[in-house]
Amino acid sequence: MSQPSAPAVGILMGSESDMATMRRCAEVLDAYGIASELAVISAHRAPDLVRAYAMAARDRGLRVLVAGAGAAAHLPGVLASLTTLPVIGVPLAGTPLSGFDALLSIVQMPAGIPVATVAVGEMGARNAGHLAAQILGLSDPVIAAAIDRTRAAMREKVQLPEGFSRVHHPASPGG
Ligand code: AIR
Repeated sequence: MSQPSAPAVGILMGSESDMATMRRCAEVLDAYGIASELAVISAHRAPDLVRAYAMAARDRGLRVLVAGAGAAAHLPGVLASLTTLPVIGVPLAGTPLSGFDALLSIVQMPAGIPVATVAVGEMGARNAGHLAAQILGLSDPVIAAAIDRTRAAMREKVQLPEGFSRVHHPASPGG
């Protein structure tokens, strides 16, 4: 039996309540054949665990970290301060401010410690998976080819109306 491959992407989140959204990131990575691991490690409730995870990440073989958090969402920024692996931040929306709080907390990093911030909620979680794959694809032609196939499949679903080439486009209004 072949060994399962070691995770290349760590998907972290601030609470178990974030899991349903952040799983969408893991699903995208699975579809590219990229191994990932999911863990709940709150920057506020367990900062010691966040530190330990970030400091060990590179030696454990992780290449990219994805961190989702809601409210005062410090997890992506704290991780980014503790590792030079690329960190992708996902603002999550389960608060009275609908994720605007998390978006500003994650996106407004001071110069020198970047977090690549994606959209709020599930759309962002999925894009974090695509972006992590693109980062890994820089040095892995198998992943790069899988991304090309995924893009081609997306394009297939976009249809121009039948007879599009016969549609008249006036050069100027009234022309
Ligand atoms: N959170 C947890 N620790 C620090 C932060 N920012 C976030 C979680 C979750 C929100 O607080 O990421 O989105 C609410 O968490 P809970 O556990 O109360 O459901």
